[in-house]
Amino acid sequence: MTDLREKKVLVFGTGISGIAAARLLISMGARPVLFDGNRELKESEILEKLGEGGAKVYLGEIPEKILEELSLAVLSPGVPVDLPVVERMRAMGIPIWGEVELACQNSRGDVLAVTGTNGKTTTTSLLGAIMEHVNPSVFVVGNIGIPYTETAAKTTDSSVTVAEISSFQLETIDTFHPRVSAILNITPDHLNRHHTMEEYIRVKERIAENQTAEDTCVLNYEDEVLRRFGESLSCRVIFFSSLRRLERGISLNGEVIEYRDETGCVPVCSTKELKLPGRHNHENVMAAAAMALAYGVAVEDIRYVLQRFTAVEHRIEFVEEIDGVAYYNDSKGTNPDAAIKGIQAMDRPTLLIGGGYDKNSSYEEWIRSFDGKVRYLVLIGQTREKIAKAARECGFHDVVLKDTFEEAFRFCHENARSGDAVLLSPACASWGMFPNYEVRGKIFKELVRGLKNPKRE
Ligand code: UMA
Repeated sequence: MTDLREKKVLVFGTGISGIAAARLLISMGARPVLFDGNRELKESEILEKLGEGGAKVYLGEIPEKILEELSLAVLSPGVPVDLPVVERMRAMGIPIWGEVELACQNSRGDVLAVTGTNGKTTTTSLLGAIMEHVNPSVFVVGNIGIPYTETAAKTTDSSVTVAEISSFQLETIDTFHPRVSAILNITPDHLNRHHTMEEYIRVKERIAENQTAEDTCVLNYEDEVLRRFGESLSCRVIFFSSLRRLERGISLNGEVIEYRDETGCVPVCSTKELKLPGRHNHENVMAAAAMALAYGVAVEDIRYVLQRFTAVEHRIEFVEEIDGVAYYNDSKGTNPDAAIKGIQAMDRPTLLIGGGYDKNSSYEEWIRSFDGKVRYLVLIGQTREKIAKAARECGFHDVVLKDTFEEAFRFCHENARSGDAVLLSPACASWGMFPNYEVRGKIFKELVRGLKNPKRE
């Protein structure tokens, strides 16, 4: 545990991560100062969220005098590490941590951590479910939506924390040391934050930087960058592959997921028994199973959970079939690669809702993956013109631009025919139109359910 008693600590950002960090700091006897760049926020609402203990709140700007008094700064994941004020603090010698570093330095027990561009949430949830099946003290935290700092103080020496860790969160780690880590895949995402693909890869690979020979890192053999990375690691590496049978690692032998190492071959389960559809989900299953095996969980316990686990909310989530039209919520398809998985999972003509916040992505590969399935691409948000242009350049012309989410939904409802699917899989973040992808997905589901129970005018 770090001794921060009576120390002044800046908590940068007052979203769920910042509030949980401030609460943990208060419980440790520190004196947090809350800062948020958004001057439109209300101090009273922030203090209400914070609850007991209270703290000084600064909005818009932070006085230089306060910076001089700080012992530590804790950044929320959404705060870029190269902001001028962060550079200033760094130059002043103030340690810059994030949610993960503050939490791991103040929690007990083991950590199993998952990162990657796509599949993190499903893999983390699945691994969490496996661990909950065998251990009474499990916390599933991180980018999945529960700040790690919220549960840190509840952990014991026998607890297991299963953490979904984003690249934003890895930028500010120092001693974070998972017993088992996984990098599922790395494809372009968040390039506006990390600037280059090289930097994004470097940040993702930091998940294993404190791992030693006793630890394990699970990696995707089919990702060339990760395959090379695995060869450079000093901890134990378990590769997974959904495309070939591996001599060592976890992979598919026909329909059977099997784990092979120097001692022999263990069948884990058949893909036929899984409730999660698609090859990308087989990869998530393999990664979670490999992590659990590396942590010593019996294969029977892993199999028991795998056979029962169903899809995660907002990830190619089937909502309803109404008048022969199947509605799917893939709001978590927040980048082109994730959205490719969304459209690939459809087996009917599809009306696809896309567009949103611009993360500097390119959309051509997504559009090329439509494979004749998309009847209309209905676009909204900041990226709609950019995506429409990319679609034209790829020879896809059934594009409709709408001003609001509701109008896009209405267009799909009015134009869908029995046997079609309506898929929300935007390839973009929700920011700018919604606070997060969860709200976007929930509103989509409300609109779908509203079709069954139309409101009277
Ligand atoms: N803020 C500033 N200055 C900035 C940026 C943000 O003051 O330059 C302030 C905002 O005004 C706002 C607050 O910071 O008041 C928001 O902080 P935040 O963006 O870190 O959001 P939180 O609500 O605290 O949620 C964060 C993660 N958000 C992001 O990474 C953007 C959540 O991941 C995470 O679940 C939560 O902490 C708990 O760990 C969400 C996410 O979108 C799901 N993640 C990205 C993704 O999955 O693609 C990485």
